[in-house]
Formats: sequence, C-alpha cells, structure tokens
Amino acid sequence: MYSLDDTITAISSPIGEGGIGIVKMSGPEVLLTLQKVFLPSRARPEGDGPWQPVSHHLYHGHIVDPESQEVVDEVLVSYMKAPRTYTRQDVVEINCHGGIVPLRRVLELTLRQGARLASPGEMTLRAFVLGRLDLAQAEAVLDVVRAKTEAGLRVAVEQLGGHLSQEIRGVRAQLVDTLAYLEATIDFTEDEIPERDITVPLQEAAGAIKELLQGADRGMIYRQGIRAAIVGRPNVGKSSLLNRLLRTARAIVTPIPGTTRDTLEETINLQGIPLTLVDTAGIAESEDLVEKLGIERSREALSRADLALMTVDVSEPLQEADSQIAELIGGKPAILVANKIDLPQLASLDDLLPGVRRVRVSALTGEGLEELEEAMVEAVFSGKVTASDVPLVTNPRHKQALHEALEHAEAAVEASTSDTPVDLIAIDVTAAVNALGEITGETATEDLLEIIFSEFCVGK
Ligand SMILES: Nc1nc2c(ncn2[C@@H]2O[C@H](COP(=O)(O)OP(=O)(O)OP(=O)(O)O)[C@@H](O)[C@H]2O)c(=O)[nH]1
Ligand SMILES: [Mg+2]
Repeated sequence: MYSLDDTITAISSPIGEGGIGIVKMSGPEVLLTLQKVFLPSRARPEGDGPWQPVSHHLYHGHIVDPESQEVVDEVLVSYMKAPRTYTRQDVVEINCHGGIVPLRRVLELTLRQGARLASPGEMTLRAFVLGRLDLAQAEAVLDVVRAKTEAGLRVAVEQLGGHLSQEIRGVRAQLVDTLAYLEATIDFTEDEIPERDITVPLQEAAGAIKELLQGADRGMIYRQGIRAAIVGRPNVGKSSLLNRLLRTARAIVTPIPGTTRDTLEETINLQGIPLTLVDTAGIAESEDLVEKLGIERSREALSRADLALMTVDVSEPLQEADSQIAELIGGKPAILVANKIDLPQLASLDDLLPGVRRVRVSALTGEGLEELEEAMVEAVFSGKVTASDVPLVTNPRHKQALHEALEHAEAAVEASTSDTPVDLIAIDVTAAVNALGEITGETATEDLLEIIFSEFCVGK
C-alpha cells in the first residue's frame, strides 16, 4: 500500500499567508531534486560537479525553474541526511516566502523533477515504518498539532516522548514472557521445564493495564474536550451567559424572547479542558417556522452535548416549559443555572431537576460565574482535579485496546487458578499481547494504519 523508496514532497506549512512556508521532501532523491531547482548564493568557485550541501546546514539562495531559468523565490534550504531526520530518510526543507503562489510553484517544480505528492501523514508514516516512532508516538504527533489547551499539549508531548509506549511495552514484555513459558510447557514434558507460577505475573500485568485505564476518561477529555449546551426557555439569559463565559459579546442579546434562532458555538479553555459552549434557541411552543427549526436544533444540540447547562430565570415563577426542558435533559449530566439573581426572586426551584447541582448567577453582573466554571470542571471530571495528575491514555483507540487486553489478561488469571488446559490460557495471553501491540504498532494491521494516518494533514 505504502511505498518507501520513492521521494515524496508536500507543502508542510498551513495554507494561507505567512512569514514563511515550507516545502518538505523525503526520500532517496531529495538531494538530486534540490540540486536541480536550487541556485545557492555562494556557489563553489571551482564549479565542477553539482553543488554539495553539508548535512543539517542552512543555505541561502534561489529556487529557479530549470526549464525557463525563471527565479521563483528567494529561499533558505536545508538538506538533512538520513538517519538523523524526521522520517529517517534523507529530508530536504525549502523555506519559501509564505504565500500560496510561491509555495505552489516550488511544490510544482519538485513534482516536475520526479518527486511524488505525499499523502496525508505519509512523512510520519515513514518515521513509523522506519522505526523512529512507534504508533502511539506517531498518533501523538497529531495530538500535539491539534492540542487545544496547554494541558492537552502537555499530555500529547508526554506521549510523543514515548511515556505511554514504555509502559505498554513493559506490560507486554511481561505477558510475552509468561506466554513463552506456557508454550514451552505445551511443547515439552514437565521434567524438562522447571515449574513456575503464572498467576502472579498475569495479575501484575492485569493490574498495570487497569491503572493505565483509570485515567483514560480524563485523558480523553484533555484531548478532545467536551460540549456543553446552554438550554432553557426563551429570554432566561442563555446568550448573556454564553457571552459572560466567553468574555466577549459573541451572541446577540435582547429583551425580546426568541432572539437566538440558531445554535451558535464557541470553544473556551476551562482549566485546561477545551470546552465547547453551545448557545441554543429558547425551547418553547412556537408557530414561527424559523423559530421552530431553531428549537429542533436546540434539541439536537442537547442530545449531542456531554453536559447541559439548564438555565432558568429566577425573577419569574417557573413555567411549564421549564419542567418540559428538564424532562428533555433526562439523565444527562447537568447543572441548573439559576440566572438573574440581581432581580427580586420569584421562582422556587425545589422540584426542578432534583439531585442536580444548582449555581446561582447573574449573567448581567457576573456574580456566581466563577462558581459556575468550577461546577463545570467538577461535573466533567466528577470530582476535583489537580494539575499534576496527568493521565497517560488520551486516545479512544488506545482505551479500546487496553480494555481488550484487560479482558483477556483477567480471563487468563482466572484460568490459571483453575485446572484449565494450558493451551487455552495461552490463547487469552496471546490476545492480550496482541491488543497491547496494537497500541504501539507491533501488531497493527495495514487497515488500521491507513485509518490512523489518513487523519493527518498533508506534509506531516
Ligand atoms: N437583570 C438581569 N437581566 C438579565 C440577566 N441575564 C440576561 N438578562 C436579560 O434578559 C434578556 C434576555 O437575555 P438573553 O441572553 O437574550 O436571553 P436568551 O435566553 O438568550 O433568550 P432567547 O435567545 O430569546 O432564547 C436580555 O434583556 C438580558 O439583558 C441577568 O442576570 N439579570
Ligand atoms: Mg439567546
């Protein structure tokens, strides 16, 4: 599916205007390609043979179309000889001016010299196949690029450094060791193999997997963030609340019920968690077609959200609509936001959403907003968090594989304490070993690799 022996090229910087933009190439012919299109400012005086750069040095010069001799851009280039490179192959980077036109022209020139356009993630794929990164680390590259908060970045950088992989390899090695013993007892007679306890090492492995899984949900929150839908009947102050939490006047606020007609979302950084807030149209009976459609979207937003911020106006008695919205929320994690506490209070909230945490706020004055933010963090993590306990597992794929590994490891522990035939225990241990190998890539199938790397951007 993927070849490694041709030379690939791509624009590695984001598309758009910038100070610089980078065309990156990897493969056996990068130097040859560069020599054809690059005119160094300081050519060797003798001038015999092609220009030879020193590896890992930066050179100033111009990219020149070899056919028309036209100067395309003034650039800085570097040639990095394998293996100390991102892909473990020879790599060339051309730092152009960061406009889309020069970048495209330089890319085209490299293509015309025989390089192939890299597919998304292909540079990182090569780094993986050639052993510079394992699969979990390669995935971390993507997480670093996409990190939405500093906490998310910290977790991703840990993983890129191989922290998770190390843990996984440790557990896997222990299981492989037990497996080797089990297979030996199948192949040889008892007096050829010294007897050995397998329950304890299997238990230890299962325990270590469990530990990794424990922080997984929290880890995924740092990576993916959560969605909170602000719901409530018209005019209770949902948009005002959104604006307060965003600290900008993002949504239109008016005293007229039915102001917000469509859902609107923005992401904030809530103590390291990327929190997407969704403002919705007030839910009420309506004859207006646009309003009706908006309300339909509100329901959808609610069902897609991880957390509901049910907003009520405490300056008015509760209405039928408030109870109906509470019903819509059902068992979803929620916070009851009692808004407009700066006004005389007429609502009794006792029967609304029993058991759900309530926070009294004024979106107008800002009172209670800090408490609301605290409440959101606690609701997300179902408890307090400290900055130090950074989880290792942040990726749903890894979580899934760990679950599978745990299931089989536990089954093996169970079997090892009964008189289950050894070859049946070996089947479970093998399955656990393979599941762990999927995380680091030892046992990943080509399909899985394709899915993972297709998520990358081109040039990474
Ligand atoms: N006194 C007071 N007024 C508020 C407060 N929050 C919102 N309001 C006012 O209530 C009115 C409605 O606010 P919005 O934020 O537009 O309410 P909404 O829930 O988004 O309304 P719809 O979009 O129509 O569903 C506006 O006049 C706000 O200024 C508050 O805490 N105190
Ligand atoms: Mg609104």
